[in-house]
Amino acid sequence: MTELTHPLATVPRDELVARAEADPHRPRFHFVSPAGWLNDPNGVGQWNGTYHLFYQYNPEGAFHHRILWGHATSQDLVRWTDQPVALEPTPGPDADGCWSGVLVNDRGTPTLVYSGRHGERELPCVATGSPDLLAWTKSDANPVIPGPPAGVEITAYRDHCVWREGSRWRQVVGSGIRGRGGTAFLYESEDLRAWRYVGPLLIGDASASDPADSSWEGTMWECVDLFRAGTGTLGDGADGGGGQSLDALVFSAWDDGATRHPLYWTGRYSGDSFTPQALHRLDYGGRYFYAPQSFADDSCRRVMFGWLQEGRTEEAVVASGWSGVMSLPRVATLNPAGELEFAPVPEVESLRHGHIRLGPQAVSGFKVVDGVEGNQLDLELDLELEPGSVFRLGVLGTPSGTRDMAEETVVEVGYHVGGGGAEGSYVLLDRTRSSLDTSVDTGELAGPVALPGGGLRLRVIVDHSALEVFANGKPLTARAYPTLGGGSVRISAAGIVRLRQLDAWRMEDVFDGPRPLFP
Ligand code: DQQ
Repeated sequence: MTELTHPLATVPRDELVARAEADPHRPRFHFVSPAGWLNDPNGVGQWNGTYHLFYQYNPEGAFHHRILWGHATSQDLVRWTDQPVALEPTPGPDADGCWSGVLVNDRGTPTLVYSGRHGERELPCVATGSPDLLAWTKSDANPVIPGPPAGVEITAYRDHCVWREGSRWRQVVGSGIRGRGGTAFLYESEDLRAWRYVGPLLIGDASASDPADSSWEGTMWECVDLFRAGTGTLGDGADGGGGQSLDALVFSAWDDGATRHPLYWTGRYSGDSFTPQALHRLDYGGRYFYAPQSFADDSCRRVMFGWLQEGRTEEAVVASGWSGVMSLPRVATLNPAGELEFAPVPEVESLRHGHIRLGPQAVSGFKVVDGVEGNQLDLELDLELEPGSVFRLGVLGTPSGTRDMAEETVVEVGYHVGGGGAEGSYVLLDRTRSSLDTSVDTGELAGPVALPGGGLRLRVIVDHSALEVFANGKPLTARAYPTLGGGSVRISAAGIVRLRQLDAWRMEDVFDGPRPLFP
């Protein structure tokens, strides 16, 4: 029987919205749920020009339980209108939750393919939508796949990527084979209801690296997302050998309940398999950009959303009345080295106001960036670093602006030539002084960044506790929870760093005020 009151449902439902709205850590220009819990982006897409964002939602409180599909629409990917809940559990295969899935266009009929949860099991389900995508009817054929492939001992089985290829549908379901590694099982169908199992698209190797590594593949792949990166379309038979038409297989590495980090294979999808070329980290923030899902919009951009998990204790999260942030939508492109690069969609710039410009100038010592202060900022920097130098940008700093400010979150970029691994150039987020609250996560996050000729384009987006950093297109997403209302910004350097230009803007809110839990 479905449990209606969860032990963590300690905040009365009619207080959740007020609590969430009163929280200084709540972002104001990222999408968040009205209150309660939000996790993965689902069914992201554009339909008759309108953007749709569905998401894993628990309006009962800020904890993961009996998940529904929340829904919001937008004309510009930035300002969102809440829509009625799209899916909620009903007796049957999704009685305990409507877990992650996708939106496809079935000859004009909007159709969701998602994981229905019943007990401890998730199985593929389908629902069709009204022409405006606001009312959804579950298929009588659910679950449309009765179980994982027979004869394979799996670690878990859920989440979908579905695409049209010629006259048939294909989908991959995320999974893992016990003792081996994560996988994506490939299926095909004529009608989205009857599916034939083809085989594993690719099987990972959980023993290929140490489980502590930031690129460990995990024992199960959640939220698999397969797409053509670069020119052409998936399955068109184009040669994936060059840098022009690689395919990307994105997944979130999971292990026995632990959500680890998003990774992607580049390689070539052809026939019934994916031939991998290289494994990459998708976002250096690890679990702070989890379960990403992408789509090609009407202008053929590959637009991706991810879930920013919380870095506070469960107790603090539940008491705050809300949990989880959707990333700003980011465009993925393939660089000449055959790796994905990301940038927030340009539509985000429509929220900017109060422009301040600085530079050109040399950076030395500590300099507070006058006139740039606040918790809703978009910062763009164009820098040149000499070999051996380090540049630092502090945000969310204690407003006093003194050198020993008690709280500050620091984005650091170091330029080292000739080295690889730990000696190479890097971007790092130093959160050791980000909060006086000792219960929040202040761990270091970092990854390699190419700095050709010492050139660095740095974009840093601050929205209260949500931070999105892009260093020459490499993303690092994270959370920080300053207690002193921090909003000052300062730059510093060790070695020779030239600031060609710094542009800073304050960012507008995207919601007018409190929103109903059930729109
Ligand atoms: N979250 C969903 C699952 C998915 C996981 C459940 C990833 O479908 O595997 O809310 O965060």
